[in-house]
Amino acid sequence: MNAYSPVNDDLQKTIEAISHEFAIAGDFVEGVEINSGLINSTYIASYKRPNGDIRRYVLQRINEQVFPDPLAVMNNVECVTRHINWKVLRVKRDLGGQTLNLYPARGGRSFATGDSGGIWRCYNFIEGCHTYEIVENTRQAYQAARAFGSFQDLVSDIDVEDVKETIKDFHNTEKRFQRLMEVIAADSLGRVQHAQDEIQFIKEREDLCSRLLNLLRSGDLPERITHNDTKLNNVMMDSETDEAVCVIDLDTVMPGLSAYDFGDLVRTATSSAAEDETDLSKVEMRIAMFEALAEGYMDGCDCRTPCEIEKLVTGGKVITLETGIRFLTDYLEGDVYFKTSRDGQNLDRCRTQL
Ligand code: GN1
Ligand code: MG
Repeated sequence: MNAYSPVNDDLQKTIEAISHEFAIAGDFVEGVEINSGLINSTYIASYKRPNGDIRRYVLQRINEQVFPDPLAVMNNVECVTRHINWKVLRVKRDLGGQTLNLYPARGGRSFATGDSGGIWRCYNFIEGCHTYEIVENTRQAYQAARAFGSFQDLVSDIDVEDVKETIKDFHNTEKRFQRLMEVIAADSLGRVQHAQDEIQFIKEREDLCSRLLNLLRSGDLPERITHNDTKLNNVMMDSETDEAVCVIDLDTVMPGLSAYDFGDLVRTATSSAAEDETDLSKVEMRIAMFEALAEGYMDGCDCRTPCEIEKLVTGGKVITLETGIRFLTDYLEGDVYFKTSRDGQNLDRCRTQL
């Protein structure tokens, strides 16, 4: 479920000031923070419209440490949201779900620059929905996977040239492994001693890191535009019907493999526990959820080749290992990438993946 928290006065002023940069009607009421998402800072601003209705907007500051070229991110998000809106209207003629829209900012841009720097954007808040951290039943798993499957279908005819690579080698699992080895060798914070078993576990599975990349290099797996961050909490589900309504978090939409997208769903939606659960006896891979994911992902899109379909399972293994590698790397480097709220959280996250 989404967790909101109050913000301090300074942040309240920042949210108010930045929201005034966008084409929002009415009077600012308040800002709160959304606590899910490990990268960007996300807030909700509510506005009272002239007729007295309260309307909410999502304001997000792009994390520039993670996305060194935030304007490239905005280029991609503009392209993808516009294309999806066009396709939903013109091709699918299905206005059932809701789509993400960027509100225009001063000067006709899709973003605003904050007083203290930073690139901000403003989306419509998808009302009546929430996200899950843990799937509760197979219906939810099916719905989430079908939404990401149809997302792939929706973006399948975007020109690859129009979408920039926002994080280089994002799902290059071999490079993620290499980087971990370098960080272990440097051991700059002396944390390696706390992660001996995890390091051993990962080293024993080095060959898995090349499994999909070999097929990409040989041309057996096609590169497509993919979402690349299909974790369960990046799909909004209708609070009453549990139907998937809208895929969010479009910052990593770029060329990739369908196995990555299915893989991150497997990683997050088959697990019976939170990503940072400390009691590993609670962490289980639920095969019934896996089956529902496979069904939903296949129903969402029929554009995949036989080899792609066959390698979806490999995607689950590769992306889960890769994410474990990334959490461990960040733990050893001093928690500089993923947001943390307690010591050792990235090591705990690594352990649930492994
Ligand atoms: C990040 O932003 P968020 O929380 O949806 C990360 C993903 C990881 C995920 C792990 C740009 O996703 O790659 O799989 O955390 N996004 C980026 O929970 O690195
Ligand atoms: Mg997210």
